[in-house]
Amino acid sequence: MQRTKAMHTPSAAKKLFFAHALLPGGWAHDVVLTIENGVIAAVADNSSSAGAEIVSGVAVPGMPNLHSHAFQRGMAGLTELRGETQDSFWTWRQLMYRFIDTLTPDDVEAIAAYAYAEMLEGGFTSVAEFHYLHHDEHGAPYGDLAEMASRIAAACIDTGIGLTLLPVFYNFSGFGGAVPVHGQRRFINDPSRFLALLERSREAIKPVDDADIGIAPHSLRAVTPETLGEVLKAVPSGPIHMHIAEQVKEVEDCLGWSGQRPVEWLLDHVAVDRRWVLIHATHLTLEETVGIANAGAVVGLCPLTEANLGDGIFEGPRFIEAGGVFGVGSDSNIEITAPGELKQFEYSQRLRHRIRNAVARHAGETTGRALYEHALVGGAQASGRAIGALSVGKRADIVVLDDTHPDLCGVIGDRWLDAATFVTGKSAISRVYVGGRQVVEGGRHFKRADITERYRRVVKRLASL
Ligand code: NGQ
Ligand code: ZN
Repeated sequence: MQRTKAMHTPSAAKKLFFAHALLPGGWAHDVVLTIENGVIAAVADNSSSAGAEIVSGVAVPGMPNLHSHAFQRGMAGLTELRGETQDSFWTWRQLMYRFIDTLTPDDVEAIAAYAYAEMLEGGFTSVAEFHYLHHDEHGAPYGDLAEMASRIAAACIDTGIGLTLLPVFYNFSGFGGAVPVHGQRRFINDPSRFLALLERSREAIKPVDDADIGIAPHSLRAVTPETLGEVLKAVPSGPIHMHIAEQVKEVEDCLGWSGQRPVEWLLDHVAVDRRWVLIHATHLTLEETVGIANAGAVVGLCPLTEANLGDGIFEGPRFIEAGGVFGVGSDSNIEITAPGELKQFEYSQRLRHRIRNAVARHAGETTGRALYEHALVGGAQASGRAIGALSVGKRADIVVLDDTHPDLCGVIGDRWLDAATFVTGKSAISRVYVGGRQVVEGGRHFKRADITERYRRVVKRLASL
C-alpha cells in the first residue's frame, strides 16, 4: 500500500537526511535535503536529522541517460547469431528494421516501461529518448501524429523516470537526399509534418511531471542541408541531438558527398553550440575532436552499445584535455546500467591507449569520481533540464548507494564510486528518487512485477529475429 502511495502522492515538501552525500563541492556529511514540488529547495550539511526521514546509504546525484531508443530493449540478445555475410552495424540495422515491422503502440509502451524501470534500477533517473518510430506499420501517420510519443510519455509516468523527449526528424536514407527504403517507412517526415509532430509531442509530454522536449535530426544521412536548416530555424531553443560519425562507412559516404567528414561538415555549416549533442562521434580527426570541445557541444557516448555494434572507440583523453563535455546513454538498451556504461568507457580508453586511469583529471583523483562527475555535467546539459547535481534549484533526482555492501563497507568517499563503477555495478544501488519521489527500494522498481508481466507477453510474441 505504502509503495503505491509513494509513487502517486504529489510531492509536498519533505526532508531527507543522509549521513553522506556528494554535493557540488564534494562529499558532505549529515546532509538534509529539503524538497519542494520535486525540486531541491535547501541543502544543509553537518545538520541534525530532526524532522527529516533518515535514509541509510550514500546519496549521489541521479545519472541522466542522454541517449535511448526504448523499443530496442525488446530485441536485446536477438541479434547475436552469425549471418551469411560478415555481420556488422549495417546487418544489425537490417534486423532492427525487421523487428519494428509489426510493433504496435501498446508494444512500444510495454517495452519502454520495462526499459525505463531497468534504467531506474540501474542508476539512471532521466532519459533522453531519441524517438523515431512515429508511424504505423504501413508508414502512415497515426490519427494523432504523436501517438507513439504519447506512449513514451505514458511509460515515463508509469515508471516515474524523468524525460527529455527528442522527436526525430528523419527525411532521407542517405547523404544527398537518397530516397528512404522500405524499412524506414515508420520514421519518415518532411519538415512541415515533422514540425506538426513536434507541436503535438509538446502536448503529449504535458502530463509527465519531469519532462522537457528537444529535437533530433537523426543523422547527416537522414537530412539534407536545406531540410535541416528549415527545422533548425523553426526551433530556436532546446537540445539538438544527432547521431554522427559512428561508422567508417558513414565517414566515407560523407566525404564522397561533400568532400568533408561528418563532424567537419557540421562544424563548418551549422552553428554548433551548447544546445548540440553529438551521439557517438566515434571516428574523428584531432581537429574535429577539439572542434567539438571548443563549440561547447556534448559528446553522447553509449559505450556498451558501441561495443555491441562494433562501432569503434571515441578519443577520450584528448577531448577531455581540450575541455570537452561528455555524458553517457544506453542507446540500444542491450544492457542497462549507468555504472556499466562508465566502466565500459574507461576500459575502452585503457585498451585503446594501453594506460590506466585514463579519465581522472589530476593526481589523487579517482577514476570512479571523475567518470561520474563528467557524465553528470554532460548528461544534464544534453537533457536541457535542471538535473545532475544535489544543489538548490535542481530536481531531486537521487541515487542511494548501499554502504553496507561488502565492496563499499570498508571504504569512504570517492572509493564508493570506484567500487560501484568497477566492482559492484548496479547491485550497490539500493534506492532511487526522481523529483523527490521514491521509485526503487532494495534495488527493485516499485512496479517491477506488473511491468515485467506486461513485457513478457510482448516479447514472447516478438522474439523471432
Ligand atoms: C538508430 N542506432 O537510429 O537506432 C541507430 C541505427 C542508423 C545507432 N546508431 C540506425 N546506434 O543509424 O541508421
Ligand atoms: Zn542511437
